[in-house]
Amino acid sequence: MAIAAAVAIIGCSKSNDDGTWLLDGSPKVNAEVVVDETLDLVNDGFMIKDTPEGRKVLARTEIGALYGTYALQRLERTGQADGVLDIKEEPSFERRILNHWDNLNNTIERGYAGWSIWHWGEPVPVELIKEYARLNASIGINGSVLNNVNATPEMLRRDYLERVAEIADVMRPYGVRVYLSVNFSSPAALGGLPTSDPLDPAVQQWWRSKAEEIYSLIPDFGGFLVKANSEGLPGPQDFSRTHADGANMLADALEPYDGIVMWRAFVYAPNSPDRANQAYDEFMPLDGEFRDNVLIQIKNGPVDFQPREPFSPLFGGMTKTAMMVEFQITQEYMGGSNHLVYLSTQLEECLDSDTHCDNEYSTVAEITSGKAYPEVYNTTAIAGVANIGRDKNWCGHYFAQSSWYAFGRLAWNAELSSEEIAREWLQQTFSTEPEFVEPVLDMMMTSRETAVDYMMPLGLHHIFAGEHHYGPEPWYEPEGARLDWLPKYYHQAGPDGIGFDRTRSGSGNVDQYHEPLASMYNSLETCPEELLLWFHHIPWDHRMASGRTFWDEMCHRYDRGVKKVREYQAVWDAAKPYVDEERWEAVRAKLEIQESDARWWRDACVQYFGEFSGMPVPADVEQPERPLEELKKIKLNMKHHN
Ligand code: BDP
Repeated sequence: MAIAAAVAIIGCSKSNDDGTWLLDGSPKVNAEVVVDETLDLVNDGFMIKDTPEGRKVLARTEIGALYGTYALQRLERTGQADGVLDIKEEPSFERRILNHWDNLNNTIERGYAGWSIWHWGEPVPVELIKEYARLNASIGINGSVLNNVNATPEMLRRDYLERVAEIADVMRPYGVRVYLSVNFSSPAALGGLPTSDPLDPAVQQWWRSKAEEIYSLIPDFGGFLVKANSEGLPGPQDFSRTHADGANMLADALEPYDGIVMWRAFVYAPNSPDRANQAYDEFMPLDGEFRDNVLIQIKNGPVDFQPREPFSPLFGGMTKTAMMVEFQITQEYMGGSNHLVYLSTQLEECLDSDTHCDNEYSTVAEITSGKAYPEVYNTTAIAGVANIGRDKNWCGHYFAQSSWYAFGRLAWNAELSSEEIAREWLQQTFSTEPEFVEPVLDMMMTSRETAVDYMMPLGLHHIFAGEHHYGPEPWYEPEGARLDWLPKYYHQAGPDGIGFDRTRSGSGNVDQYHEPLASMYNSLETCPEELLLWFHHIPWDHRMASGRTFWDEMCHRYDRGVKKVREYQAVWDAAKPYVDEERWEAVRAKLEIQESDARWWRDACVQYFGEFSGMPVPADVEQPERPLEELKKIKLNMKHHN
């Protein structure tokens, strides 16, 4: 029977020295697996049922059967398979896609776990890619964009496409389709045409031929991801055309093969008075102008994957265009692969955000999963920027795997809670002992808030070191740099206070949100404290809910973050009996780095901002150890942090 073949393929030879959530290869389960095309299920959905003839996994497709088998295995491993099972699952999003920012020289932009797993220019690492695809299948991820959004035109060269086809062949049995990022100038740069103007017939023809070539090699190719007119990359605006002109031209080329275009909304011009306004300003006027095989891929927040941002107002804005969320799983702005930060709570916060758009379904998840405007959503999708590299444990930090895992689980079922995801991940990865699981779970669940505290509490954002986004440099200001790449553009600290005024008397960003959010964010009294400096410029002596001045509160938050990391160290020390020596020691060593980095952040920020507040670090907060001048001299050895 066909599914037996599919399940058998899952077996994998590599041993489990990578510490992943699945400790062995095949999903062997105690059930009969049935594929029946007549079942009432969406593609790749499944049922697990106890029937008089025994336990069954039922699905319409082989991949659905595979997902059901993994789901049952998960239940068995986490002690939830004992009662009578009657389960039906269908995915929240049709396309659950990892975005790899991998370059053809095998480096990875914002990657912290070694070289690219695709091994460009070397023989295809079949076993490694199988294992990667198997891990994805086990959590329902069904697409991979193989290359960096900062795409080189070379990606579409024939020899690379043949290579992509080989990768696609390896991943196909696991239901993982390949997609590619494309460079908008490819017709000129690779094809030798005089222009890449999307309205030029020769350019359109070039893309049509390219699509035909790709599909002749990869019949189930997913489509293109495009970063255009963003951070110096080419795009339709270079030819005075719109984003819609550009996206539609590519969409037309892919349409005969059911391919899609994921057109990114990550755009911002230098010198814009508020970068947070720009995606909305550029895309709202184009709402309804995109082909129905185009999705606008929007970062969760309006600026750039910061430890905390409000959701992007575009999600509540566009009603006639399909949208998808892009999350960052790689920890560009949260400690690379050194800090233990379980990102699921951040994803959940965004997906559950109520945009208050005029529809019964108004959260980001409901809108992007097509519930709110079903006639607009020809397909639905969600993307996560991968944290995967050639490191033995895939992600550089054993706990970073939990964010990859959580992305897959939430993409499959946006209603799951981060807590249940963390629990099942811990149980499958380390131990089912409650004495281990409960404290470590608590550490994971608070870890993102802790990182926010020691890096950028109370709505602060983008005060990173310019070169690497790892450590603090709120003072960073090289000569001639773009203003919107400087921390001071975002923190606006001065003797009168701190924070970016996005209220109606500032940049007006609050009005990109629906009521009651717009007024809630606009007013100092009702703006949530965790977003205060995102929306307001606050006087240093502003009174906070705690009764402290803003300055004292900020110092307390920084300090709280450091102390939390020390608590995590104690939790992990107590976890020693439950974890093998290698993984225990690896996590312990990373927590040591994290504690030291958290102090670095706190000491740098309270002293730097103290120069503006003119106020002392409160006496009940640990006093900075190293003077600011010394901290300013730290130049990171990125090798150590990679
Ligand atoms: C920023 C990254 C940069 C990416 C860019 C993007 O620093 O490396 O190319 O986002 O998403 O966060 O395009």
